[in-house]
Amino acid sequence: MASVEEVCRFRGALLGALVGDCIGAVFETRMTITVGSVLSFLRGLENNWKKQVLMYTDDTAMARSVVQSLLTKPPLDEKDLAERFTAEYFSDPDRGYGMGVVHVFEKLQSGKYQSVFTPAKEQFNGKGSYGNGAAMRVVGIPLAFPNVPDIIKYAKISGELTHASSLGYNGAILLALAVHYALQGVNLSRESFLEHLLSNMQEIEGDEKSRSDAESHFRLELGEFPYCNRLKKIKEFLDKGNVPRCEVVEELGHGVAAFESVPTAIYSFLRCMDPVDDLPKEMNSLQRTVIFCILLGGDTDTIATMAGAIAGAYHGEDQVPELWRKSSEGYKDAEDWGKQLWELYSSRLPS
Ligand code: R7I
Ligand code: MG
Ligand code: MG
Ligand code: MG
Repeated sequence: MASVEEVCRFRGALLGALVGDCIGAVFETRMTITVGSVLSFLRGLENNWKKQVLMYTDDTAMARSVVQSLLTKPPLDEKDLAERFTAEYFSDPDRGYGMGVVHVFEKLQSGKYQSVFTPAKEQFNGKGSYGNGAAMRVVGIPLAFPNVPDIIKYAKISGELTHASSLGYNGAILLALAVHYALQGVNLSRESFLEHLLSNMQEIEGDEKSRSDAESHFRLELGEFPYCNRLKKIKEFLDKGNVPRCEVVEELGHGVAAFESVPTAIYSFLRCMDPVDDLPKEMNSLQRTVIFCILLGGDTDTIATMAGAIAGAYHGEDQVPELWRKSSEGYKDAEDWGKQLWELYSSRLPS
């Protein structure tokens, strides 16, 4: 793969994540989201840009901290990352953070803790959070590390600073691996993309903590392997073809729990490789992916940012419309950091 094409995927992943968050956030609280309302909003950007910047939310604020920490304190310094999360939150607390995670930042700010991981372990009566906050910000990890064991290790550590439940950090691992495989582009078929993820997650969900966290949350009705089960459901949906959006929401979810949103983002990316019936034919796959996620409703900023990261890594930055990019707060940083992460990633490839 030529290096120009590679850089384009790294920038694509960060820009895809950014536009997913910025555009998705507009629809987060809306009761009804129709194709017409999303398209009309996007058309309105044309007359508006430079006047109205679309602000990013906590998803991007935290993803930015991860990227900056990876670039300045390699390979991954958990104390530096915890400090960045905390400083960012207190400098700008109104970015729409989860209700629980702010207590982690308060404890980290107080300085009264045993280790930087302790506050996260105390969340939700000691069970830890299963929110999608670890996954929504993880995109920098697969852009910094070229091999699967490192990605798993660092996605987990970066997640555990706020999400001690394996249901939370396993969602971050899954999303990080999806971005990793997406970087390979068309060299990997949709089928092998899913098979790789399933085989990685079977091992991850087979460990003792993952099994006991899953059991305590799901009892037995949904099985002990929430992510693997949903990856199988994704395959079933793709084989079926045009599954209605309401069925996607019913089976895969659109909520703030990681297991109700990470698989949904992966499905949306894969589904939108092909045209979608009620979306304009001239739209590219990345545009379809972001819009498809928003039309599912629920946690629109987060599902769109996660799917946008995967789609951007796969299709490259050329699929991020100029207008979307330039309407999004902080897009220049995404472009610069994409290049810097690519350099870091390349320096870690075996020579
Ligand atoms: O996961 P987190 O950072 O939130 C991310 C979401 C994204 O949608 C962002 O865009 C932002 O809007 O928030 O923050 P947490 O507070 O750790 O988790 C989010 C929510 O998940 C919590 O507020 C709870 O509603 C729910 N949750 C739980 N509920 C019950 N028991 C997470 N873990 C638990 C749990 O163990
Ligand atoms: Mg958000
Ligand atoms: Mg929110
Ligand atoms: Mg959200």
